Amino acid sequence: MSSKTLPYSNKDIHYDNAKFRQRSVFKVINQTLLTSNVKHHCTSCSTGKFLVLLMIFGIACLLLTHTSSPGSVSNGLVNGSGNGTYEHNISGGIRFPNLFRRAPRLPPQLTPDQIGGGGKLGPNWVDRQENVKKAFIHAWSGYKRYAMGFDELKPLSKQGVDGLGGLGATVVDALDTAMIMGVDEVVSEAGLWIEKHLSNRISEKGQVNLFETTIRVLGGLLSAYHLSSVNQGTNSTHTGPEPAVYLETAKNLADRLLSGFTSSPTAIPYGDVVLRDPSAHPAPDGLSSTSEVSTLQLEFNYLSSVSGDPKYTVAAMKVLEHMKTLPKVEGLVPIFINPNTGEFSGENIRLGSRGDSYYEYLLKVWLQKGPNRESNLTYLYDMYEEAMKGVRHRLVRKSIPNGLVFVGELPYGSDGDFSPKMDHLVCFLAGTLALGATKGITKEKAMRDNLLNFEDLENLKLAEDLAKTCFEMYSVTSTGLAPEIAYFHTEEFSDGGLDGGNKSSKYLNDIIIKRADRHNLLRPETVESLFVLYRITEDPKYREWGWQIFEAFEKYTRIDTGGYSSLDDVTKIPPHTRDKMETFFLGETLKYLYLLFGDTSLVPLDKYVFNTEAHPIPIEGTTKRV
Ligand code: DMJ
Repeated sequence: MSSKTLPYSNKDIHYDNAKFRQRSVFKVINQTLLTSNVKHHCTSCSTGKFLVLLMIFGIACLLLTHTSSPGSVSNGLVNGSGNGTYEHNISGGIRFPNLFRRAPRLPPQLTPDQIGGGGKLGPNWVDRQENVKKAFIHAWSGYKRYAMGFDELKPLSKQGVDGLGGLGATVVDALDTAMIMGVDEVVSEAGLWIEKHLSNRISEKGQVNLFETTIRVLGGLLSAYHLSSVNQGTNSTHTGPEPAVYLETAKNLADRLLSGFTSSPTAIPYGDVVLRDPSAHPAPDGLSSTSEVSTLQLEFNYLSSVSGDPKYTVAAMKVLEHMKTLPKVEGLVPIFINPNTGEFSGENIRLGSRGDSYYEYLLKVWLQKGPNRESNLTYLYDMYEEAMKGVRHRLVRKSIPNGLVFVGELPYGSDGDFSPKMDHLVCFLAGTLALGATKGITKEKAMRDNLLNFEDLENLKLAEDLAKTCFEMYSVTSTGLAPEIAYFHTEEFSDGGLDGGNKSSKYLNDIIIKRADRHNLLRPETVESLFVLYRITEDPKYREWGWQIFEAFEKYTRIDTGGYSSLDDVTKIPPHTRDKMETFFLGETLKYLYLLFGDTSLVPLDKYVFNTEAHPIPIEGTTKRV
């Protein structure tokens, strides 16, 4: 990536604390004279004039001896020194204004991680992180007691259900979360179940969805393989089976999933695979979701890299190479694709269901290849960048009356009407945009090294605005939990629907919730983005927002006998529960919350990309190869 010159001026660098910017020295002198007692009592007498002149002389001397100070806050931001420079001002820079004026109120001189240390000044993030671990153990214990080996737990009816083909999806989805949290007992229980049962299941089971099985099961196995091999990025001691068990199981699974690619006459795979045959066929309507066929590559690439067999990456990358050639609307694509023709189907464009992770993987597959990536992959980043420009141009609007930034839809294509509908799923985009802007390093470092170009800064701004909107989708409801879908009030759209029910929310009139969309499935996208944004901006507000969301999950979705449950209606208290704990609650939601509250060196974003199910995969050339 070439680093381009920063086109923004200092004032364009968005920080909430504008009031802390340093004032000009001459303004300070002026204000000092105008506001000091000298003015009130002495300016009309000659002694007074003499004193004023003396003071100006004194100040000029002070200035001459301090002009080399580097310490302006705005300079600090451009140089990337941010808080450090600001601390310098407080402790040892230009001090004279303090002789005359009360110092401006300043935030505590602590880094976000120090604030998290549990001192008097901030919440105890270590304790909060521990609470997330306890929640994970509670979720697992319900699953283990009532549903071990099933795909999912029904926590109210206290039984298991196979909604994902019967590969014990919760076991595999939860395993690397347990490794990262250091819950060794779960690592061991899940690992031993996989060793004993999963290969047989893979050989015997029938139809599975290629995408869901890849992101949850294959992705989970590959992360477990990596994390248990390097014992890096985890708090876990080595428990469970040898890493090779995970790799062999992953190969067995992927070999069968490959029939999704080989059965199709085009580069676009069929969506349904029958594992035991193995064979594959298109979904009943003949179409595949765009996101589903383009969200397989991180997993298949990594498997080729660790197995030494290129067949996985070759098949998966053909999809993206083919998609590069298809017509788009400013980089935006319809949500269906026909595997028999290889063409997009229909005109519906959205970043919610069926569209979302197409955009996520354009960026992440490019990132996965690491700093030494071959230039023939640049097309992925180009497609990503064009699409994000398209999002900003075509899909971003503000709500009324309070201006929440949201990403809507074009259900009838580029010439049709805009719909102010946003799935909760779209909230992944805030994290992806931030990751794409800095490529995983902190904003401070990226600024210091002059790595952010105009597009990056625009994307970062949109990321922060969108994360706020996603957080407000939680805060606006009576339960503090987001609905599955929200509509936004605009000049053109004020359609009937419910408000969220939290009468103290400023955004009650901005966000409209339709009756059919009031449920919450314990989804991760908002906390995922809060985690990425916290890592990149280091702004502690993202942790606070995450904590509020976690508390709401605890209050309304925790089932005493074990597990957590989806809800039917987030606008009512008490909310009716749905009797289902999705695998991604353990695989993603709790993992991202744990990482959000923890040490920033755990699974660093410049060394790992998370697959769309939150399974970390190492970036090539940055971690020890296994
Ligand atoms: C997960 O399976 C993945 O995050 C996917 O990309 C979208 N849907 C769910 C979580 O909401």
